[in-house]
Amino acid sequence: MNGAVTAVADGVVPYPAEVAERYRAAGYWTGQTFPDLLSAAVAAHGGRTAVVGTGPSGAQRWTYAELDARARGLAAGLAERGVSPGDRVVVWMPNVPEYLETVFALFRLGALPVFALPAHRSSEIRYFAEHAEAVAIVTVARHDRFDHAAAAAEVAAAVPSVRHVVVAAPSGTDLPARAVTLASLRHTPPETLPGDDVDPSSVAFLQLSGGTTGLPKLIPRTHDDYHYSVRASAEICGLSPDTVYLAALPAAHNFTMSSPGLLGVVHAGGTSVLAPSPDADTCFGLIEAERVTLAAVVPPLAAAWVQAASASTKDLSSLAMLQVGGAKCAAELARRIPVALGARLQQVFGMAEGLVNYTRDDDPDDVVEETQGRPISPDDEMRVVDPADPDEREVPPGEVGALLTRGPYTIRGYYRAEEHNAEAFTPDGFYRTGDLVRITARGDIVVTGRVKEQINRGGEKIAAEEVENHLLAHPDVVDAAIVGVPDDFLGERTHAYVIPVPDRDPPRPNALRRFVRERGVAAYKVPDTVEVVDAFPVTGVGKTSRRALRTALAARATEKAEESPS
Ligand code: OOB
Repeated sequence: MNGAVTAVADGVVPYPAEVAERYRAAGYWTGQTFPDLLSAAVAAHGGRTAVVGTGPSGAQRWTYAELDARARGLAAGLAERGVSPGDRVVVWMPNVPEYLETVFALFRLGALPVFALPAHRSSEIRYFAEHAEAVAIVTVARHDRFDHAAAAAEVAAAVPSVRHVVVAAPSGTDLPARAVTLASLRHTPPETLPGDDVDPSSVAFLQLSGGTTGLPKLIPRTHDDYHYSVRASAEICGLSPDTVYLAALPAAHNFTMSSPGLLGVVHAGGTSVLAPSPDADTCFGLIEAERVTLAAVVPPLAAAWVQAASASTKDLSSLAMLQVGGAKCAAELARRIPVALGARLQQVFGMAEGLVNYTRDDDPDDVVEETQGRPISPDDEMRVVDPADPDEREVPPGEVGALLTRGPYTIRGYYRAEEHNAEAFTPDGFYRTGDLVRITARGDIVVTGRVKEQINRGGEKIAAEEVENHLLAHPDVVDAAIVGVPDDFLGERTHAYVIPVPDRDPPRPNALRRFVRERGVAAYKVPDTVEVVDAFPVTGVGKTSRRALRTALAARATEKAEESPS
């Protein structure tokens, strides 16, 4: 019938059959899978360097043939342990070469990576493992002064589906009970592996959303749709075997993974350099040493790099392009990037749910500086609608409205989230991005704000409700509201209003921040500032609408921040 959305048993909303047919006929969906992506790179560029980085066992430099041999060996070992095609595996790793080995091993096996961020902590990892019924967690031992292996083992003990904890660590590392090293799983691979003939229309992995309500949603991306976005991104960004890409942001983020990112580099046969940290010192050293040509960062990092460049003695001359995305890049920063870094800027406005926009290499400077680009695909449909109109009618061309999108690499629903999907998607399959945009006469998108209840803290997304729920778990808190406050460096930071239980000593702001941190959440979600108040300091808004309350509180917090800048 007409493309109405139907949920299938395993929690994935499929593309309607006739739409899928159209995307195949148009040549977007080619039937290539992620195992094919690596096989093609091995066939064409087997001896070229695929990945450079420093892992738990020291500095590594692997060719495509070596990366594939490792991935196959690990796939065989995981299969022997009972990890099967279709199984979900939480990949919780920083930027180490073993990350790519693990992801391709899972692809070779037909198992589905669930991409956690290294900053996530037990509460998020536990939720991903439970929600996806993961059978394993692959992680590292210690990173960023945090024991990932111990936390993964705790999650495994609490979530019955999780049977294995695999740790990329040198042999002999003291590991928690039940955990094994990744190296101990590497086997001689068999001739064929189950992923070799995986269905291209099936889900390849689960990516994470920034979340607007409660915990982040899981995003099911198919081989067909993601391969298209990777391939087309590599082409738009002019990738070639000579590309040396610096992964400065977490490898698991959609930007780093596919815009064109690590997978785009594999498609082109180039080299990926994994930065252990995004700071200018580390990254400038890698740019000089590896002759990096392309890097991707969020605006606060771009600003920090611009700042650091004037004092740096490092040779950055190989860097041809710096991609900036994840949050709005101010035009002023955009103008300074080429001057300070000697690289062309590319703005990237994307989302893990699908749609990705790029400014193009031949765009005039003002377009590159002032817009967030245009979509990958001629079949990316965009509707800019009046956010206050229940019928979601389009605003006149050029005016600001809420962006809805549908297309050959945008999901039709979150994983196992029927109720939320009814809100996040229109009945005819458009994703409500929650972003406010206008589209210029030339067709370029300018992001002007958002309607969704999410705070964008320098590219890191925070769902107000998720953090409020953590504060509400405190015995001395009766109510809490999290709002975003403008911040010169991050774009936005978080401010929590907290109402304490009456007639008791009110909790201290720092104690509340510590409380949230100790509940095992990513550090970027811990409120930057906490204000304990008797009642929400706004009149005329009841608690009937959290949205109205948060809007009023955000306005107030912003006003106060502007009066007394910190
Ligand atoms: C990327 O993906 P997510 O899923 O972490 O976040 C998506 C949201 C967008 O809906 C928008 O609110 C915001 O992040 N955003 C931007 C932006 N890029 C993303 N807002 C303003 N200007 C931009 N350039 O952030 C992501 C995924 C793929 C490529 C790049 C970024």
